[in-house]
Amino acid sequence: MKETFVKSTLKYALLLAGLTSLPAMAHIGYGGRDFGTFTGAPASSTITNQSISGNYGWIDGTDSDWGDSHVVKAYRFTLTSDADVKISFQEQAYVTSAGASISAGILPGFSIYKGLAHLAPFGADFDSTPGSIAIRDAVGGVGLTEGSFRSLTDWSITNTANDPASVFTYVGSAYDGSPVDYGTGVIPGADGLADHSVSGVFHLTAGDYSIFVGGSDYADQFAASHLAYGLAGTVALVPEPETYAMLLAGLGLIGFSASRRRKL
Ligand SMILES: [Ca+2]
Ligand SMILES: [Ca+2]
Repeated sequence: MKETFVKSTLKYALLLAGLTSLPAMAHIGYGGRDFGTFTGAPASSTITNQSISGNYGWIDGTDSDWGDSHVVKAYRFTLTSDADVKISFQEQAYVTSAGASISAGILPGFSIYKGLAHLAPFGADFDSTPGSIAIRDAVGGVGLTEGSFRSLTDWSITNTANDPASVFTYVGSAYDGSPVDYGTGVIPGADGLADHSVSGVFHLTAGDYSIFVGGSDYADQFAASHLAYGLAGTVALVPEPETYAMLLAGLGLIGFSASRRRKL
């Protein structure tokens, strides 16, 4: 509670001080993070060499003051028909082209939503536009949120032009490691094994999807400074259970007719 109060106080001091010079890094974009368009299984797309500041962005969006969308990374993909989709993220250590060392060690968590952020030529969405703040105030209470990002439910955000909001409709989520309870009950979706890797399979209808990924160490948000963490991710279309069932049924029919032929 005390930490939360200190953090809120700091946040508003920084907000007041920085209102006229908000950093562009808070804008939501998919540059280099589009898994592409999938037309059917099997298919797979992997994106490597992304980095995230801090190890807490995803889990911070599970609490009552929501989360800051610039400590999560946005990815996208498109399905042309319904599919079972496996989404995986894992740590990655690498050195950038500028020579900066990006650590392994993230405990990844992600949420998937139907919907996309504003794309060019529209202005990019970010937490501190008047429209985004109005959306939060209408739903979450005036001035009580850290940002627009929400890990476990639908959320909306918009740009400086206040274009009709980008709506992210929650589908599901998963995070690495043991179940986390920072005082408000167990956060659902833990994979039970802290191996710096997490995945989930989701049955999705055709459409455009956004994935938001970040760290799942709730305490890391209170650290004095935040490391950069490397990340790799994969979206793969997997055969649906019905496909396996039809395949097995088909094999069964072949077996049945073969045995009938033998008897005749
Ligand atoms: Ca929060
Ligand atoms: Ca894991």
